Amino acid sequence: MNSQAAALKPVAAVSERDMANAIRALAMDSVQKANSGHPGMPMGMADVATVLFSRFINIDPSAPNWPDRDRFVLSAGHGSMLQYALHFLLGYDDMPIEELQRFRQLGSRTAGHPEYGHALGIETTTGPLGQGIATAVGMALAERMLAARHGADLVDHFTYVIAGDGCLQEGISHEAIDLAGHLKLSRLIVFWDDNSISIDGPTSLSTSMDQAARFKAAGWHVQSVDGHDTEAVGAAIEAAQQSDRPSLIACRTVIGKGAPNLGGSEKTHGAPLGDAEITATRENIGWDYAPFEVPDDILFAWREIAERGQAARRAWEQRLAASPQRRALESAVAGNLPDTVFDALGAFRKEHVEKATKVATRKASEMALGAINAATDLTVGGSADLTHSNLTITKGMDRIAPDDYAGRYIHYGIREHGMAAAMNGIALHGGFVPYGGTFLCFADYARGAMRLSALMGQRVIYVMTHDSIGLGEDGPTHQPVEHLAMLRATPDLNVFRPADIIETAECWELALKSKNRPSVLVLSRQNLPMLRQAHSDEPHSDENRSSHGAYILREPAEHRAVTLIATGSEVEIAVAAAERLETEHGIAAAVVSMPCWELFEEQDADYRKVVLGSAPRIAIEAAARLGWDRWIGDTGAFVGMTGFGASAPAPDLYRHFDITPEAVAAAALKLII
Ligand SMILES: Cc1ncc(C[n+]2csc(CCOP(=O)(O)OP(=O)(O)O)c2C)c(N)n1
Ligand SMILES: [Mg+2]
Repeated sequence: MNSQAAALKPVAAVSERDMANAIRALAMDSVQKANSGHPGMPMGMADVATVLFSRFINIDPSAPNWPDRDRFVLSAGHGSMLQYALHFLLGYDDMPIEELQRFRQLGSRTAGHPEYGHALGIETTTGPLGQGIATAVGMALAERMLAARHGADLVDHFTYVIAGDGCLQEGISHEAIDLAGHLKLSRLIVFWDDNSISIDGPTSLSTSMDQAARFKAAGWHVQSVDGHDTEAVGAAIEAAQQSDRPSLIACRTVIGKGAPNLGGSEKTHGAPLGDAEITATRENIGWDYAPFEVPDDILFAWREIAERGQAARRAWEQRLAASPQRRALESAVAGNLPDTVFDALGAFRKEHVEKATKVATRKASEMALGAINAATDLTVGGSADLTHSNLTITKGMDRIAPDDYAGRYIHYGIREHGMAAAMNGIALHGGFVPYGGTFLCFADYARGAMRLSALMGQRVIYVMTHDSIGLGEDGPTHQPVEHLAMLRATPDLNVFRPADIIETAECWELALKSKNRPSVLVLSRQNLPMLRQAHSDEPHSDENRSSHGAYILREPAEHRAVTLIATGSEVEIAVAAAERLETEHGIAAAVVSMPCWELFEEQDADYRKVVLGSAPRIAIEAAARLGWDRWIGDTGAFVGMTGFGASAPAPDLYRHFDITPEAVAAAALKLII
């Protein structure tokens, strides 16, 4: 806690109204100083937040990552000043008043929207509306799963969410509340800032939804209260805590509450109130203090909350110390996978190099997962209703079901976006390594949450199968073309497109080891031959060659005349083209397999130079060209897709779109001669 706390003494009884007014004042002053931000929501929800924190929440600012803390998610992330005001008032070390004075400035902890990792106690990044509530579903699920493994004595906390009209209008909220209701995530409590206002004006401009009925239909416990009646809010939280279902508390509020002229208007949503209205608000709410000044007695009342949390944390630590579950829980929360996982993957590679196993990379992934999941129970799998296409379940994985959270396989339903957000929540909560599957094409549907996996640096593993026209008959609606470019354009995301069973196992290893970065495994539906060092005397090596991002799979005996670079299913085509060039035309062609652009970019320049070579280059990928010019340069060529695919058997499609060894060889001849 910051130093001011120790000096504080209670002066007089402080009401929750006073405590809430501190939030209002800090929010309007910070937004005014920044000349940017959203005062309306923090002012409207100040009373609800005060009741939640002063009476219920268990967090300890001096140990912000204590595993059994309650989670607080500000889904309506534009109201970030609510979170920052709370953190200052509670006494987080890294949130002195100066941070509030630097709201929205470069390098401050008080970014425009709450950013995970910028300040202690921010449980997840929010701002894209609806992400918070959907991420919270993953957190609440992880809590139940961890409790099932380690016992209620050690894992017993709530996930509280503040969501606005916007969060509930976004489609992702539908996926999230349906899943939470089905799974009976009783530790999830959502406060809806029911102020009937969004940016354009009254919500009646665009919705007639009966939200209470919607949540009830999804299996939630639903209450409706006056969000400025602190007793009603308190009673509702108590009832919600008792429910065996997730809870919605619809809090009727006035946006910008306290501002005498602008309160209730969309004008308070996203702009400073202005000096005159701020002065009038101070008078109206009886806040007789200078900007950024909070009187000691009110600050003391807030700091007492932190002390309650500290006591709860200490009691938990004592229970942990005495528990036989201690080591298991600590190691799960640390997220360290045992060496046996990687030993198993090493043995797997050796076996399948020797057997030259030819399978689709989605199948190879299933086989690798069999080894991984047998060696650790930290991994929790799932799919958006494509389990037997994505091949994400392995032997002995019990499913997660309502009231039964001991399993490790989640049927996310046909909810790609909800699945991705839930996986973010599971990863952020800690205790598990989530992976989940869908078709690569539906990365579009999951994209909002995938972007946040990357922005937050979470170890979330996306298993995306049916990765090209190679899926065949389902046709262009299901055949990704532009998706690889989109994913590769996303910062801090590793996109793996392995060429065979060996690379698939290597890419799984890299994804599991990548603790601070999400991964996408892009996998084929069609069978692919084992390609690793087929021309070498010593086919197996312990080295994970995919860890370099790209490597020379085939180096000709003579000086290279051309370098063929490919990923995934097209590496086989590149190898066939190289052989054809050599035997039919006497042209020496190297083949580079490039399963992960991002890791290749991280290699030193010398290594990259050796791999890419100085001969003309041809890239082969059954996808859009965008991005490939980086690797092929001005003198190179590209063999791939130039538009959408079509519905037909895969071999016909490869011929139709001219992605064949012949086409590659012809492109090489054109380049060289
Ligand atoms: C996915 C997404 N779309 C649009 C926005 C831009 N936006 C920010 S706040 C907001 C309106 C939110 O309304 P509400 O949740 O009712 O917030 P209130 O005005 O009540 O504070 C919009 C459209 C966003 N942040 N995220
Ligand atoms: Mg609103």
